[in-house]
Formats: sequence, C-alpha cells, structure tokens
Amino acid sequence: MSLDLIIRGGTVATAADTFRCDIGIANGRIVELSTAISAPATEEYDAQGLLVLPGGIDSHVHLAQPSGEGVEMADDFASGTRSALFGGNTTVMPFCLQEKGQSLRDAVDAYHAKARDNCLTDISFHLIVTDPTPAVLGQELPALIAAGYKSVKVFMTYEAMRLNDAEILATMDAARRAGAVMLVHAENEDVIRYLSDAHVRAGDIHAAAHATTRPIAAEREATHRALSLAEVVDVPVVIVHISNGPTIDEISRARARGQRVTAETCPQYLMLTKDDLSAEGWEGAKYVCSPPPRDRDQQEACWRGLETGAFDLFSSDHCAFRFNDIAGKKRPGGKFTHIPNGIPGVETRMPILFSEGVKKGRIDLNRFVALTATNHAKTYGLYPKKGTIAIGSDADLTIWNPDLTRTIRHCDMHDACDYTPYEGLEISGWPIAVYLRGRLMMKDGVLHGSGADGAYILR
Ligand code: DUC
Ligand code: ZN
Ligand code: ZN
Repeated sequence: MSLDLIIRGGTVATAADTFRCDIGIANGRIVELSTAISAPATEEYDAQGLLVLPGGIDSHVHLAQPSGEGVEMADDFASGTRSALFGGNTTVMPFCLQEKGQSLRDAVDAYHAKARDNCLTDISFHLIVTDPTPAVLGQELPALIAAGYKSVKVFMTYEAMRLNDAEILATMDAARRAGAVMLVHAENEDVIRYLSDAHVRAGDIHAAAHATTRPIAAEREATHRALSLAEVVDVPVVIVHISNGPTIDEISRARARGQRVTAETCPQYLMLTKDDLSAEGWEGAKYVCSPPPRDRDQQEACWRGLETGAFDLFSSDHCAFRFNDIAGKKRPGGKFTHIPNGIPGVETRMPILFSEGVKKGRIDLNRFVALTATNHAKTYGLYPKKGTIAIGSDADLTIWNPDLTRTIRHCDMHDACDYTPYEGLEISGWPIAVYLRGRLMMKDGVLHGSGADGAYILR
C-alpha cells in the first residue's frame, strides 16, 4: 500500500501509552502504526527526538461572538483558528450564541456563514440558549441536536444571557431527551449584582473590583445549584472554567452521588491571580475574565485537581478583546462593570500546561494528552475520530520539540488581539509542526494551510 505520509521515529503518546513508532497516513487517516514502516510514501517527516501527540482539541473558545453594545471580539474564525493552529490545536469548539428573540437555527446558520472557508483547524459548535421559548425547546433544539449539534450551554450570570432555574431545568430536560450534554457557566448573578452595586456606590470602580464582586461563594453556590438541577433532570453536565478548590469539592460530591459530571479548568486559574487585576491604571482590565483568577492557594487547588483527576478538561476559554480599543477593554464608562469579560489564550494553552505541568513533573505526558485532546473528544462525541492516535482516526497530529524554550510575547502570537496575559512567561516545549487530517498546516512557525482546510464536524 502506498502512503501519503510517514511520520518516522517519533515518541508517540496517547492518553494511555507512550511508545516509539512510525505513523503511516493515507487519505487523511492513520492506517499504520509500526516500529518500521516499509511501504513507500509521498512525504516523510523525521520525528526522531520529538514527541508526536494527538492534535490539541480546545473545546472552549469564543470567536466572532456578539458581545454587547459597542463591543467587538478581537478574533474571528480566521484569526482565532490561526492562533489555535500555531498553539498545536487541530480542532476547536466555538460557541454559537442565540441572541434574545433570535431563532436558534438562524444563529447556527449565521455562525456557519462566518466560519465557512475561514478555518485553519476543524471546528464544531456548542449551542448557547439564551431565549428558551417553547418553539426553541420543543422544536429547534431537538432538531439541531439530532442533526449533530450535541452540546448546549447556559449562563447563570450576565443579565442579557442568563436563565433562571426554571428555564435551566426546561433546557436541560430538552437536551436530555434529545441526547445532548449540557455546559453551565455557574456564577450567582444576584450575588454579583449586589456586590457590584455596593462597590459602585462606594466609588470602588477599578478593574480590581471585578474579582471582589465575583467571590468563590458565588461560583460554588451556582455550581451546586447547576449540579442539583442536572441531577433532577438526569442530564450529563459539564461545569466550565472552574477557578477554585471549594467548587472542585462540589464536583467531587456530585460524582460521589453518582452524577455524570465533567469538570473543566483553564490556564488563567493556574497562572494568574486577582492581584493581576490590581495593576496600575487600566492594565488590570487585561486580566478580567469570569470567573476571575483567585489566589495562590486556589491555583494550587486547581493544580491538584489536574493531578488527581478532578478535572477532565483543560481548555483556554479564549475570549479575546483588544486592550487599546474602545470596542475592547477600554470600552467607555470607566468602571469595572464596563470591561468586556474574557482573555486570549488558545495559542498558549498547551505550551503552558506542557511547560508548567509536564516539564515540572506535576502531570505526565499521557495525562497532558487526556486533558488537552482525548477527554474533549470523549466528552463531546468526537472520539475516536479525533483525540487519539489509532488506526482509523483522523491524522490530526502535533509534533512537539520538548526542549525548545521560548518566551511568550504577544508579537509572536497569531491572534488578532493586542496583548497576551502571559507576556514574558518562559516556556519549555513548543509545537513545531501540525498535521490536520494528514495535511501539513504549520511547520517551524510557517503557515502551510489555508482557510479552506478546516472542516465543520457534526457530532
Ligand atoms: N464566560 C465564558 O465562558 N467565556 C468568556 C466570558 C465568560 O464569562
Ligand atoms: Zn463562561
Ligand atoms: Zn467561555
């Protein structure tokens, strides 16, 4: 059999094993794994001394999402997936946001129009329901889930998007009936509003107040409530972007009760603290995301969650707004409540976990693969097409130089933002080549693919 590509002599790692082998690829899929492939191939990559890992799957990114009056996200599908690719990802899962009054199907069609021919990675959408009308829950949502949109997110915070408990229950029920998994952004909106109003009345309007008005108790309580609602309906649930130990404890308790719960954390909860939001002038706005970064103890709790298996998913929650931009972090108003929530991170997610986690001995390579690729594919119905290195799987492969050291600088990033929260962070280990379904997309920092290469993946 003639092959399109052989990746030769690399150290291959999956979520389960690490082994030396050649990988044979034909028609976009892995067709042979062997110590020495003898078949001829059109192209070869010499991976000796390098790691060959499943392409990263970042199942939590926001691209081209409407973000309120006068605010614009930095990244569209072209720049967001370009940044993802250079960070070693082959699949990203952006959100498709239903705006109030909008039909869900129209929202999906609008996102497809934005993404078409613009993606350098494969993509697959989660649906966000903000207006759960009888038509949406009774007809549109079941039809979309049946058509392959198998994950549904709801917000418990943000006045324009949040659902009340009755609406969450109804949405969860519709998702369960149609066979979808639920994602929940869990923060108690009334707590946040109460504290924000008090801070504003007291004239405490600096970016730092974003952290103090969104305390751990607001996240912990909402997580407990989301888990309880999911238990009542018996739907599998993903609690996204967990920032602290007490919230992880809620996850553990729900699992002990027998619930199907998936837990996610993100680089910002390992690398940033609330002190970053107190930076001089308006600099703190660069770190405003929700839930907010906490303190050193909670960073440690999140690391423990990654080490012990409390967390299944390590995602970026890439949600970039430019800093020097009135449509971004400098939105007029001058109060912390005006700062759009979210930070960039799709390109730095895996290098940070590799460097801080694998190289520093906190997690092993197999756990790294599970947290950055395999578990995302399993949670959202992409496995085993995506997320592993096995015969028949898509040849989505990222080649890492485990010893390449780099300093994170925004000028080297490939997004359309104007800063990175991790400026100056020293990294050991970096992705140096990415293949998407057997096609070379990036090598040694040079782009080889085009926007026509990324495909939409129905699940
Ligand atoms: N929640 C997200 O999931 N992403 C960005 C902002 C937010 O609040
Ligand atoms: Zn969220
Ligand atoms: Zn998010």
